[in-house]
Amino acid sequence: MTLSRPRVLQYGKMPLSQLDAELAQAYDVHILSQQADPQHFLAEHGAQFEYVVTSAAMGLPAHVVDALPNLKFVSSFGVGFDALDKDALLHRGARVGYTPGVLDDCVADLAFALLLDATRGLSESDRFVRRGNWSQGRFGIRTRASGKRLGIFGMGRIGSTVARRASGFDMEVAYHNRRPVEGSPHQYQPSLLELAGWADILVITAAGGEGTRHLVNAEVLAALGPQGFLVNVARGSVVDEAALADALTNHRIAGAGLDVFEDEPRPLPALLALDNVVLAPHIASGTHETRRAMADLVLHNLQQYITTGRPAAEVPWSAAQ
Ligand code: 8YV
Repeated sequence: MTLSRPRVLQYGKMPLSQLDAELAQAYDVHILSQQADPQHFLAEHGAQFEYVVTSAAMGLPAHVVDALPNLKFVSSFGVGFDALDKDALLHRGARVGYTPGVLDDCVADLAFALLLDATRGLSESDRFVRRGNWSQGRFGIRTRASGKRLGIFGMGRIGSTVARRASGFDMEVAYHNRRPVEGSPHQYQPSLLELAGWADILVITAAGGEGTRHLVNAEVLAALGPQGFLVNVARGSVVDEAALADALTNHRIAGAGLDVFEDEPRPLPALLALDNVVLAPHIASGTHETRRAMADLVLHNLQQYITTGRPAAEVPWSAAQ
């Protein structure tokens, strides 16, 4: 243990193993998930930590924040911060850095991959070839993606990157957000229900958390309709997954492409049996380039906070403190 290096509590292994090594090189890192008894470790050593590193997937629960009376800063790997306990962190007065901006392209790329796969039946056609079904007959015809109406729920950085991709597919774009985005060239739909009614394909890029929980429900899916497709690269919590499985099973929507689920890594079993849904294991930001950029920002935020008291990128409610 090198005493001169700042002590950091790492909540668990990071989504890029190089980052684990880089953190351990620069800081006196203690990984909570690797302690024999994490609760006991927190009770005994919690007061020694001013800095925590975690990820959007792992988050930071209130019981951990409560066990860190001197916590000052959390550097989180990811753009979503719905799994970090806001109330506990605000109560503690701890600031939170995250990694916006660097993953927009890869998340938008995956939204389009899922969109094309769901409409054209690409994953299903792969299964068809591998199973040897081709020699027995043709694969059915599917839905054209280009030229369709694309509804975007959540016109933030990722949503507008998806909209840019859509122009290459000659799509008409409309969106719904809490409020219209100033200067957006796209049509604003005043409600999610109206957006779903208008769209052929609805892409979710809205933030997760209580404010958006289950907003995509049976009614919204009914408005999307039997020819409509749903793509979710945001958070599973935005969609009522049971209602979605029901709509897919009963062909009340045509298909879906999902990278996120309500209870990861356990998609509803009903979804696994369906051919009209493409399932990805939360991989939207999972490229060498983007995960590297996210790791750099995790390191930069931590170093900036320690040296200047201000991270490079800070979650909005934390920055407002
Ligand atoms: C992360 C994500 O890769 O950034 C986010 O919010 O959901 C993903 O990009 C994943 O959560 C790992 O932390």
